[in-house]
Amino acid sequence: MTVTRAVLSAGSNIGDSRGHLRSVVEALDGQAVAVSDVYTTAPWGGVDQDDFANVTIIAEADRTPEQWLEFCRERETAADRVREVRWGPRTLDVDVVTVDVDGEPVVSGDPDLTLPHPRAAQRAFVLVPWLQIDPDARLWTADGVRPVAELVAALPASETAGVHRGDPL
Ligand code: PH2
Ligand code: MG
Ligand code: MG
Repeated sequence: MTVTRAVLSAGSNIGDSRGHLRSVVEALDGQAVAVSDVYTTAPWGGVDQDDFANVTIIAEADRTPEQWLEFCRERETAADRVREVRWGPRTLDVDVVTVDVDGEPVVSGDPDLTLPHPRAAQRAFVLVPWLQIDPDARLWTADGVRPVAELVAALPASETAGVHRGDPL
C-alpha cells in the first residue's frame, strides 16, 4: 500500500455551489486531511460569468495520481457536470493540483494529467485557500520548488483582490 498526498482544488458557480463542494469532501470519506474555508472568487480566464465558490483540499489515501483524477471526474459527473465552454461556468470542477508520493511531488507532462497542475502557480483561487490550510506549502514549478506564500506574494494585486475568504464548508 502506498499512501499518497493530493492537493485538490474544487470550484462551482452553478446551482448549490456549497452543496457541490461539500459533496467532494463527503465522498473523500475521511481521507480529507484539511479543507479550506469557502472562498468567493472572481472568475479567472476571461469568461464573463458569476463568481465561483472555491475550496482547496489536502487528502491522503492509497491512490495513484490517475486514481485521484478518476475520483475528481466521478465527483464532477455526480454533480451533472457538462463540459461546454473552456474556463466557463460549471456545477463542479475538481482539479488535481499536486500529488506527493513518499514526500516527493509527482512531475508529469502527461496531457491527461499534467502534474503539478500547469496553471496552479498563477491562480490565487487555488493558492490562497491552500496557504490557509498549509502555511508551509510548496509547489514544484519549472523554476524550482517555491513556497506557495512566495508565489502568492508575487501574483499581481488584480489576481488576489478577487479572492475573499468566507465561512467553513
Ligand atoms: N475554474 C475555471 C475557470 N475559472 N475561476 C475561478 N475563480 N475559480 C474557478 O474554480 C475557476 C475559474 C475552470 O476550471
Ligand atoms: Mg479547473
Ligand atoms: Mg478541471
